[in-house]
Amino acid sequence: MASTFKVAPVPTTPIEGQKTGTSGLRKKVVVFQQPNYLHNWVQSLFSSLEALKGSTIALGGDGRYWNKEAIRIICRLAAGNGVGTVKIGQNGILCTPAMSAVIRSQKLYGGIILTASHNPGGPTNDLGIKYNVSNGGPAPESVTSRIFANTKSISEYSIATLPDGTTEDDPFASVDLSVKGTTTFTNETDSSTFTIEVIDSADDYVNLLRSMFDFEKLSALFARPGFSFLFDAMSGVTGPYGRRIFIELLGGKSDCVMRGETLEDFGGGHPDPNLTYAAELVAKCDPEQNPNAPDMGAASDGDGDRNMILGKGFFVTPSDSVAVIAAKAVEAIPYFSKGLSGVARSMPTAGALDRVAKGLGIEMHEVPTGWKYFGNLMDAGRAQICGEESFGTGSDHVREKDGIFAILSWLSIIAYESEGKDKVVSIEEIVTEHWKKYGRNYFSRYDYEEVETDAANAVMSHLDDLQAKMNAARTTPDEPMVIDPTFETKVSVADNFAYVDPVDGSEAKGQGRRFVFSDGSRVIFRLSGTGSSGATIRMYVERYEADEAGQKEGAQVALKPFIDLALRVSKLQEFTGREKPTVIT
Ligand code: VG1
Ligand code: CO
Repeated sequence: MASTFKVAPVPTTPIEGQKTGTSGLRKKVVVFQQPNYLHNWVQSLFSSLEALKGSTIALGGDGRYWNKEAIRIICRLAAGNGVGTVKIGQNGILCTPAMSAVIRSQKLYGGIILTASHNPGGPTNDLGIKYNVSNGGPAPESVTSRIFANTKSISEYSIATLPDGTTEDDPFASVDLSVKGTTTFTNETDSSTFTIEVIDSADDYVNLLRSMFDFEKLSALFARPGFSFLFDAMSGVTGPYGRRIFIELLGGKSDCVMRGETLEDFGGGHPDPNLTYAAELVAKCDPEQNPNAPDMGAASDGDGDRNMILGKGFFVTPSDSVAVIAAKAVEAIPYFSKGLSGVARSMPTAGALDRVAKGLGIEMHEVPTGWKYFGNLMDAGRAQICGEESFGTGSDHVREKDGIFAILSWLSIIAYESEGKDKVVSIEEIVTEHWKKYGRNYFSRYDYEEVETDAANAVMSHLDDLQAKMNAARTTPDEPMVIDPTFETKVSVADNFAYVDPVDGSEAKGQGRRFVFSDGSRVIFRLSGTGSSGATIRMYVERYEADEAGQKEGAQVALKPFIDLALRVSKLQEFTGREKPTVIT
């Protein structure tokens, strides 16, 4: 076994379009497979990091197609750039929250995650790469913009080669990624060492979760005859984690994890836990279609950071989910027993959390879309629980959203609410009680996927014009604005959301056109930053209902006047030619 290597510079030229989106660089696998594509981005990343020499980084992904090949290339570039140790999840697997946990618990310099999250996988689908910094969270824009600048000027990359200088061959090919263990190689050029350590994909993460939740109480809930649970891993990375937690540790039945094998193409599906793409789970949880419907259903996405929570025939919107978790956290979840100082949500997320924050008398923050914006607030101790409407929920135990955390939180709430009662309290009861106390925020999101880029841009500039006109018609700064002559409710804010981070003062502009109505309802439009081709328009609609009698509608009915208005004034259908959205949540 060769235990030495050399480092060689390889000339390259910039490749266009390597800008990090909402959460990493996401492209079709065939794009990543182009000569030098991955090499250029990774070299640009390494070149942008100070103190990389001799550092330890983690590496892993969601098990999708081409993960392993990418891992081999990244190892060679890491060695070529003087990284000391790369810790790789066994078989190249690390779900996104586990990556965050590994970086934090082992105090690593950073980590590279290979995932395109909820985007489909396989040879003709997507791959993604994302860098996380030492707090365990996605790199902030200051880092990603440096990486992007480097991709535009790169002229060579440094890669580890065989001792004879052959650049095609992998000097670390002898390392078996399926076997835990440590292998050290020596750089013949300067006698430094490079170590590859294959680590357990779950240990740090599962230990962290065990320290946060009362697993005994949760096991007792699983053992109650009146409670059943079903978890859908959507053939993504969470299958093995789910089996370990829900079956081995909590005593769930052997069939309480569905689609639990991690498949390179996620079985051909969209590993996105929502009502459209997790339709099989939704049907299983519907007592009208399944007499043995479980009391709680849950799903997570390809890389394990998203979640969907279902009761028996009942869907919990992510905006409600984070609000309920925040409202019950201190009593129901040991990790939060010392209290909360603040919570945060992304701008398009419905305002249910705001009402809880107000009730608890704690700080409330509204950040742009993307988990990276929560990092500073968490580091500064100003937010412990955060959420996004896009099925993202998490807390400051890591710096990524965490699907299994959300599920364990809900199990804890059910266990807490059912303590001493002869019947297990249902998820529907918990949520409707919450609405009674705080009011209900009806919410829906319409996604128009793979729209022509020009058409999507035309919608956005049309909205800019509309907002400019509305603002210009004001005679005083607070005068209510008219969005449409036939629509009675007036608008109090029409802008493109801008955010100033209260911790480091960094600014993020142009984060979504929003129309805030005088009754608190909101309509928001933004372009997705996670797609790999064309453009995706997201339209978000929210309305608040304080009155219990008005809280029993379906969201589409309750929001209809605002949805119709939004489609009309945006001319979305006209510009894109799309009669219907691809996905409604
Ligand atoms: C989407 C969601 C956003 C989420 C991001 C990454 O971004 O809207 O809330 O943080 O995906 O989630 P966009 O730009 O497409 O709207 V994941 O599970 O891909 O890491
Ligand atoms: Co994800």
